[in-house]
Amino acid sequence: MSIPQERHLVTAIPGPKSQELLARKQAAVPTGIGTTLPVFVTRAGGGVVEDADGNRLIDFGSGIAVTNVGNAAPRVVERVQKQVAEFTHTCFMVTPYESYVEVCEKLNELTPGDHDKRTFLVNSGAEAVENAVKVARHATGRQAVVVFDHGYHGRTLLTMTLTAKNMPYKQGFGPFAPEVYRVPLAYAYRWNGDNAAEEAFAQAVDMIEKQIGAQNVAAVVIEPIAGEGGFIEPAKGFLPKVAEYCRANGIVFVADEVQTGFARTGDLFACEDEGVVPDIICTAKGIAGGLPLAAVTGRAELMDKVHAGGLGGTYGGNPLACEAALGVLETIEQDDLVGKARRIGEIMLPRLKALQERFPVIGDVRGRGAMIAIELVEPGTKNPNPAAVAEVVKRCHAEGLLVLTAGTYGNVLRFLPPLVMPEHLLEEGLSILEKAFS
Ligand code: PLZ
Repeated sequence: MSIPQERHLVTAIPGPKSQELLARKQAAVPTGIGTTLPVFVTRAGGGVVEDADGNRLIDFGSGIAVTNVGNAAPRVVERVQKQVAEFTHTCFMVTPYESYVEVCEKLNELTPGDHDKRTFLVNSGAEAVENAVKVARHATGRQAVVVFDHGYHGRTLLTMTLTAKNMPYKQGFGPFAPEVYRVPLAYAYRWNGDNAAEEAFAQAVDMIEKQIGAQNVAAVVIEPIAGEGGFIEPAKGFLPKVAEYCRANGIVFVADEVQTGFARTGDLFACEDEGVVPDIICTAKGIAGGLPLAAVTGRAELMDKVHAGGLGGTYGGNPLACEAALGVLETIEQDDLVGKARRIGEIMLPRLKALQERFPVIGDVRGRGAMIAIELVEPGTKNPNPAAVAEVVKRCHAEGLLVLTAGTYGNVLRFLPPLVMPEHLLEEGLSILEKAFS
């Protein structure tokens, strides 16, 4: 690894060069584009991000669950460098190339279920989810789409509509797309009742049957762990029940694995944890190490219903992104990143649970593999405490630990280290976090 795997602070965070660049950003880029931590990056790799002032920060964010294999991962770099010198674009719909087909073959093989599958490639997570809905509507001849409380699916008109949270994603951007219905999610920590899985499922079914009519539902779209919503793992049993209900009612079960995919949760895909087999699975983020790529993988008989030319896009499955994806898949397999994600969880969860014992502001510790979060509350209650999150984040950033927030109530700290994070940096990051709480 060319970039030293150590935290190294030489200025305050952000340093003078980053501040200068931030001023330029503010003059050139609209305020709508936010910044979590205004250090301007010059290099990154392994578990470290280096900024324009020469600071090296520990990365607990992976660019929002994208660089699972690490930044500039060697197999990705090698393949992309070779490809960029050969050809950069033809448009797969005009004159195809092998790497696109190879990525699709791999996803057909690796995603849950051994049924006959088809995959096509697009540019972003939102685009993948939109296309899953297009396929489901076309294949079923139905229109309604059912989504869940705390769900996040993107920023386009349809996916923003599918997203639950108003601020900042929807405020002022209406009117929204029609035929989208939202039902409860089995959020165990906040569920008012003893059996979140059964009760939330019963409420969801009741809404579907009374308000929409199951026969009108094209697709149910769900994240197997709600990401932006606060790393909410639905109570065990909920996902299999929803999938089973869909099967029984001819509804296409769409798993949005954009954030949970590619070894992040300690399985290649989060649906595997409870043996759930989606009809369509949407992937993006971790698929290509940061090159823009996303995929829709589904049952052959659904996917092949769409007429020739009904799906596509200029850049979908760009050759550089496809080579990157092949490098990512090789890395996951050859370096056992599924095992590494599990190991990260085994290190993080006990230390965070010990921290919870000491600090009652930590209401819940949860997650799987390298997708871990803590939810902060006012001590002795479950009232969300976003102010405490802001304070902890500020201290972590000042100490050179890059952490992200999440949650419908803005009161969740989420941890998404690259799966190649060296253990000494993982431990050091946790120590910084502990100090921030102290
Ligand atoms: N589905 C489950 O997590 C993207 C959003 C960042 P795109 N999450 C990060 C932000 O604030 O814009 C995401 C996701 C899930 C879909 C998406 C959308 O993926 O690649 O950002 O379009």
